[in-house]
Amino acid sequence: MTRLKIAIQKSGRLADRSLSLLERSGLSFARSKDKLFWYGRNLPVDLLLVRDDDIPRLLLEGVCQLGIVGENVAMEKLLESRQRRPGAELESLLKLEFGDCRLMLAIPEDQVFTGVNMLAGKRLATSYPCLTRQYLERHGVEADIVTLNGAVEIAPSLGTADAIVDLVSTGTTLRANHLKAVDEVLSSQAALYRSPAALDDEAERLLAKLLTRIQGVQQAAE
Ligand code: PRT
Ligand code: ZN
Repeated sequence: MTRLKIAIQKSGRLADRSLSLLERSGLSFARSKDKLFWYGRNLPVDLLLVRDDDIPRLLLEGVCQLGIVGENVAMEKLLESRQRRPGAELESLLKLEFGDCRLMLAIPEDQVFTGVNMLAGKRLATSYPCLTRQYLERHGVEADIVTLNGAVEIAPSLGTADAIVDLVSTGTTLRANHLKAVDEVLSSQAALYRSPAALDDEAERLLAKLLTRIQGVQQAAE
């Protein structure tokens, strides 16, 4: 019997909204608090609870057929995987209207932003090296990218970077670190993605049914 697997974030900013969207779409799961795998009880659709960073790879490798993740993470991991497998694709089925944020270029608040080319030859700290590189290339600017997995916003005051590219929602974190956002690299929200792996007819029908239900829940919420 065909089953689909959906990957969602286990805990974090997207976890609750992702699960509640699926439950409101009529899915129910045999929950187990510390297990990564929740078995679908009323439909042959199971959940995999993982770190958000792992979701794009699970989709690209066909381990899961569907996944809910921020567009920022999906785009970054897709660009990264294209370095090994050119042509890799992830299909975005639906934007989910939560998890909104913007990936922004930020510089020390006492500096004047004169354009992206002021970054030429400078050092940029970010957790999104591929999106940052693409952004710099789009502007024809060459700069050093320093990849940090956390505490990106303190890099300028430590002297390890001249500017950063980081996620911003309220802007509080930037202000607390005497930085200001000056240009948008990517505007992001959570989205439902599907794996590029081919499905049989039964799985396609199940996926279509699920998508219709999710869209129904979204429209009802508008
Ligand atoms: O453990 P796991 O790897 O699964 O989680 P995580 O810690 O990597 O991610 P998590 O839960 O923090 O975020 C998941 C997703 O939420 C992100 O990939 C974004 O798509 C989305 N999102 C929305 C945000 C924010 N808003 C956000 N503000 N992700 C992170 N932030 C951080 C930002 O990095 C910065 O440190 O919040 C700080 C800025 O917030 P403000 O309000 O001060 O501007
Ligand atoms: Zn993460």
